[in-house]
Amino acid sequence: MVQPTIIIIGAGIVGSSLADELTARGCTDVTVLDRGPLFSTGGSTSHAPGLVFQTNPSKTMTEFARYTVEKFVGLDAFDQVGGLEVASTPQRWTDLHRKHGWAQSWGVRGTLLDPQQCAALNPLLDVDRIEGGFHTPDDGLARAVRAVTVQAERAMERGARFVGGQEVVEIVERGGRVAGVRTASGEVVDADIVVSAAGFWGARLGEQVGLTVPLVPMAHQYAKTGQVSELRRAGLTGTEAHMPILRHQDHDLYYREHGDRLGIGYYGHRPMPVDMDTLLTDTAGEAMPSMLPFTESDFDEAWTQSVALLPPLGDTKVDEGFNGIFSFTPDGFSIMGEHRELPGFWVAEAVWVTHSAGVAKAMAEWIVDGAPSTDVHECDLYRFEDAAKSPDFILATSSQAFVEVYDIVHPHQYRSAPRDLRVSPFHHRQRELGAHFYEGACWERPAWYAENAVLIDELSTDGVAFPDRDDWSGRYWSPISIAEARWTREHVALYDMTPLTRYEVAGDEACAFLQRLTTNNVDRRVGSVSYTLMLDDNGGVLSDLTVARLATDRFQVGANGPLDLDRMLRHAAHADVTIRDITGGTCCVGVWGPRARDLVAPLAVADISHEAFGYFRALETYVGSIPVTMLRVSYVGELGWEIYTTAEYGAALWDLLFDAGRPYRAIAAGRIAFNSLRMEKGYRAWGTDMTSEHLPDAAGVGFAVSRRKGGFVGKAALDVAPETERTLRSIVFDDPIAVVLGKEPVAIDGTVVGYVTSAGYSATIGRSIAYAWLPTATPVGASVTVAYLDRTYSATVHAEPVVDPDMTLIRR
Ligand code: FAD
Ligand code: THG
Repeated sequence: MVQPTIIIIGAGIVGSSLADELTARGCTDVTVLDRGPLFSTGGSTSHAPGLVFQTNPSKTMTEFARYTVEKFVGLDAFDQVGGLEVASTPQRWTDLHRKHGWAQSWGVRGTLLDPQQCAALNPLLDVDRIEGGFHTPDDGLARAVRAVTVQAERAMERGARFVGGQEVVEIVERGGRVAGVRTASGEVVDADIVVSAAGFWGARLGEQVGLTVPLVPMAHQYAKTGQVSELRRAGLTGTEAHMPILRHQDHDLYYREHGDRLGIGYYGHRPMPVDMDTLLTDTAGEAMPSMLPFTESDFDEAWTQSVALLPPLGDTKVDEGFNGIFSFTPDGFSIMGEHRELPGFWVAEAVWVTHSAGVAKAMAEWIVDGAPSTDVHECDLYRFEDAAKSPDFILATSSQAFVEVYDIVHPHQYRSAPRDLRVSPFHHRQRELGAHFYEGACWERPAWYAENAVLIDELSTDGVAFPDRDDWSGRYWSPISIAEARWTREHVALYDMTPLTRYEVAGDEACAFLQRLTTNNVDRRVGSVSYTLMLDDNGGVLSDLTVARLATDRFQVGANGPLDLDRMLRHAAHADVTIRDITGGTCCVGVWGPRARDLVAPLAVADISHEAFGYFRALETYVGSIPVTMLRVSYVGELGWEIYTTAEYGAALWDLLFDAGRPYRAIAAGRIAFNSLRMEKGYRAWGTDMTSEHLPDAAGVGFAVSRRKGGFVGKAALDVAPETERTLRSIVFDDPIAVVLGKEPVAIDGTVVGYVTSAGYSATIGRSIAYAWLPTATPVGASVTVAYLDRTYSATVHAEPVVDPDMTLIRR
């Protein structure tokens, strides 16, 4: 498609930014339709107060925000008054240190201030109420409607059209592709590509074409005070602001100036999901369908807390307010991507003003170049598990996301509801062993087992250390995990691998399909397992997979989640291959440790000696009477197998292995031990340690790219890729007490040069290990420092892997 005809539904901040980004890339046949009048359309953008705080735990969201600020500053649509977040509790003050760390990691300027310094920036503050603040001078206020207008004007100069008063009522399909839209007036407008940038209306539009867009329109309170005498003295009028935008997150509040009045936004009220049917009926014909009447009583606490923090407000009162609607999603991230079943239909929704231009740029790259240059997996339309696409789940989790918007959320905190949706066949046994469950991808997963507490004493006697943790890193954690990890290296342990996403890829063209889609040579003899990567068109790592060839035309693919299925299905469209998600119908126990062979051999029908069943081999066989697929693969880096069977045999398999393990003192071990062991072994976790922003070599997985095989997706980009400036490295902390949790900034000689991705305490060496993206030239042995909350730890760049570099443990 040389010059596609593109329709964008929605002329809010997202639609307008996208028109600008597309036309800037030479796609000038762009029409933007909006049901409302231009450019105050009545959508969320029309009345957004426009606060932009860039710093976010997500690197991607921070980069989206940074791009938005830079762009809007250039368009004279941004007041760079700075941002100030204050802490009124010790917990928040500690958390602001964590936030300062993210800012450093992602390259946002910011400083921690004492109360007096905060008051110097905002004289309304009661210094006695606060412990300190975090000041970010580059944050500020987007003039959202101006940003819409100037971007639209620029796009129109390049040939785009913007039409108001045009409601899209139908997405037109032809030949399995999008073909255009039908408007309320009955007119059909043809297009090769239709992008839904319809804000909170987007779920409705998606539904029409069989697409679940998991967002919930929610009302959020915004109020303005009357004149504040302190502000009047400053001589501001209209919408002017001079103080930094302010957040008081301990009470779910934020503030901006509107001349001599103060605007107050509140997230502390009950979640107010909006029913679209009712809304559309009630607001038919109204100019501002996204504004609902202010519910005063929901704001009482907001006002009390505001006057407490900002005493000069005592002279005034709430003058006006409204409950404004915008989108919330189950995980707080935006929703971006192309409908797989209706090519040409794209969505960019649940996007804050804060991230709008960054999201639009990534969308334009995706549409025009085939892949965005920023890692968007957190925002990908296809990231959701099946259960997570149910209306109940979407409503419950999005409401929770509203409640938590300003909460201090621990990186290992997991959903408290819905729970017990997906459980492995071993679940009852795990309960009996005192599993401490957490939720991931809707699965119940053991983090550790209370039953293993007894091992702590025994291992302590043998000299194993169990260092105490600080309150923060000690949450969602137990020293039992150290015992489980150590036990795995010394004896043998059973790990529930059921939640590992797996697919059966079969058919005459299955092999050719996987050869084309992934980087390693998978066309090897039956019984081979290959570690291989999926890349995007830029050569960035989209996933790492294990591919087991179980028959000439049948493969079992071990994957990282729903995005991998999406990727495969898109590429399978024209191939003679069937792809089946077998995760739910099967289960898996990982049996790993030096005694793994002793445990399994007596039960196995096959010869599982090293000579007969080598490393990275697969076999369909029996364990006892249970039909199994065994893969000699170990993410924990130990001798052993992943043993798969279908669900009905699961409980029997677990019991059989567990009983056979008694003489070898086999234990069940949990996810924290699992993670620490894989870090010792140098194995990367996709999505955390490496993403599409990284080339295989830089991420340390270049060995999974075959130099000899033919073409595969991403090869052309790899062939011309320059040396990367940063590589993923292992660092080992010097102090045995040091623990970090991920995303902390890493400095050399006092200058931040990179950031931590994941971390774990190594029971083998008695120190924490972390991965960090560091300048490529950093030598092994280099000293670095890592800022963790309000302290700094020293660490040393280590050769990889830290444990078992010679592969003697795993290949025996
Ligand atoms: P919208 O601006 O809603 O645009 C979507 C457009 O699509 C609308 O113009 C609508 O008319 C049009 N449309 C929908 N359906 C159709 C159809 N079928 N046919 C044709 N056109 C259609 N974000 C921040 O970053 N900072 C803040 O401080 C902030 N404060 C907020 C305060 C309030 C009270 C509210 C309500 C929101 C706030 N937000 C803030 C969120 C932000 O406003 C939104 O996330 C953002 O504006 C969404 O932009 P959008 O372009 O996706 O949606
Ligand atoms: N098991 C299976 N599939 C998986 C995972 C798994 N797919 C997703 C994810 N985990 C993939 N990650 C890895 C990372 C490393 C290894 C396996 C899966 C691994 N690497 C060997 C190494 O680096 O030494 C590869 C050696 C080789 O290529 O021969 O084992 O846990 N089924």
